[in-house]
Amino acid sequence: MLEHELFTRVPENPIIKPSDLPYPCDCVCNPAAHLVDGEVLLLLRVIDQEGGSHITVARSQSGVTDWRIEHQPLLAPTDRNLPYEVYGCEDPRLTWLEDRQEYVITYTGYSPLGAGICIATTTDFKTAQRFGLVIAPNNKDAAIFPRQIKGKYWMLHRPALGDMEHIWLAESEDLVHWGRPWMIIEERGGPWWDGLKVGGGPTPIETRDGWLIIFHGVKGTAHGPIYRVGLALLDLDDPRKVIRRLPRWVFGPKAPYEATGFIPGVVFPTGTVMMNGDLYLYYGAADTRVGLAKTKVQTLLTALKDEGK
Ligand code: BMA
Repeated sequence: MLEHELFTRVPENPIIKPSDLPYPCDCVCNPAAHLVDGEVLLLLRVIDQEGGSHITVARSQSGVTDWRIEHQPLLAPTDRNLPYEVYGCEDPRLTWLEDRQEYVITYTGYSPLGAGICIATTTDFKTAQRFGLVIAPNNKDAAIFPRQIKGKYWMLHRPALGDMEHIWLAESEDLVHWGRPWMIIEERGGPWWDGLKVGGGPTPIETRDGWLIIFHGVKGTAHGPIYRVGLALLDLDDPRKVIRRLPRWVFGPKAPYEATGFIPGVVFPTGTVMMNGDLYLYYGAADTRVGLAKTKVQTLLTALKDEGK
């Protein structure tokens, strides 16, 4: 008998909720994650009481409790010279690039012109250097691979072409100019759990077997969309080659804090860290709070090997 969910929620869930912020907000969700100076650092997407989003830093020794949340955002749509972010900075992903000795933040810049992909870099999480919009709307869910492959940086991204929303790759030499798009994970249509759309999740994880991709898939229902988590594996030397994709989902909205909220029925995976041999997956729950679920990388790789296509 197969265990359907491959992740275990921590009993402390939701680990961060709007009332934990040191200032008023409506929602806190979809965090990027990284180990920084021996602690878990999250970049939280915070939705303010006007409706716009910004990105705020949170830190915790355990990665579960005692979050220290900054009083000022790291990235916010305050600067009027940033026309592509006037509605907000959303859904960050975070990658450390050893060759550049800096963290790269990909996030969605949202404006009257649509949602596009923005990049910023930081070393201290106190200030960030914005590169601005690097891929035009409509495109979101960008995450940069943690090292160069074939002498290039690689990024997952998710253009919205009419009602086609597949996961693509792009390559770059300088993190600014991105090209050579290549589709890797398509929305499957039909009744499937990932039929309506798919989008990249956390930064790809390098494993012996390949790049482990944790992504979200969406099924449309009469009651609205259901956002769940899926898995794929890409070739280490050529991420354009999809080695395996799991036909089924592995984590979905079930707990009350995932089933009710701003957008009910959403788990939206955006950050992972390795802690004590476990893979910690940070996710947005109902677009309202932050959840944490744990697994082993080997559990995910075994599922891909046994059931992947
Ligand atoms: C996506 C993004 C996310 C959000 C998700 C579920 O399209 O807008 O920010 O968490 O939908 O509502």
